[in-house]
Amino acid sequence: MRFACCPSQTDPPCLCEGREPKRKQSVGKSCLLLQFTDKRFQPVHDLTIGVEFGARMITIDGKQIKLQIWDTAGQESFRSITRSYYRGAAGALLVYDITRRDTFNHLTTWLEDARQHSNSNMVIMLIGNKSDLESRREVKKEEGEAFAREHGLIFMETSAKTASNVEEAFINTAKEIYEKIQEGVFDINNEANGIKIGPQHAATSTAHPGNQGGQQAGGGCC
Ligand SMILES: Nc1nc2c(ncn2[C@@H]2O[C@H](COP(=O)(O)OP(=O)(O)O)[C@@H](O)[C@H]2O)c(=O)[nH]1
Ligand SMILES: [Mg+2]
Repeated sequence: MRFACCPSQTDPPCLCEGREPKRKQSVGKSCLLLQFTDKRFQPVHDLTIGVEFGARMITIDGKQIKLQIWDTAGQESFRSITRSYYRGAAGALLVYDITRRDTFNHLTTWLEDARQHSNSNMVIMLIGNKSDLESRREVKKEEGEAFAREHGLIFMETSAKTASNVEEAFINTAKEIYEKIQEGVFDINNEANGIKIGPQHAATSTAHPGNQGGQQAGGGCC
């Protein structure tokens, strides 16, 4: 299964105090990915240039599933690159920072962009990140829940720092995709949907042509 981690920020690197190029704090996409793939928090990351990549195996319903995750850059100048990754993704994590209302205010733009440039079945999870910074919270949890309800998204608050809900965010998104596969919503023969059935599974499906979708995903790489 392929995921895209999309930002909810449009901050260009800004020149502060005249000299040092400094960027405004980002929402934590790269930290979330590192916490999920490596189970660690690295406070200082280089600015993501274009798109970076991470992968991890998970088990759903007794089936081994490989998640491939594309970590996209938030800067406007990279937006055309970001867009090209939506199309091949089965799921997307749309991330804002609960301590910065501006990142919440940009959600609609990013959501429109993601929907417009992805396949219509893409599962989108809304993430309010940095939940450990309760004292600096600018966006209430109820606001995130309401936005998600209004737009048909799944929602969670996470902390890439403490690892709170990070596993759940990625795995619940994968489960939702898996359920859609089982319901026959995704065309699993079209890799452009971000799903690829592994060889072991493909062999099983030949032996049991009556099986549908995700039931055949065992042992394979999605
Ligand atoms: N307190 C806290 N800081 C975080 C969290 N996630 C990321 N950060 C910090 O936010 C900044 C931006 O993180 P980064 O992952 O590079 O953001 P990206 O630009 O969205 O990929 C870094 O200074 C991180 O240390 C979090 O859950 N809690
Ligand atoms: Mg980044």
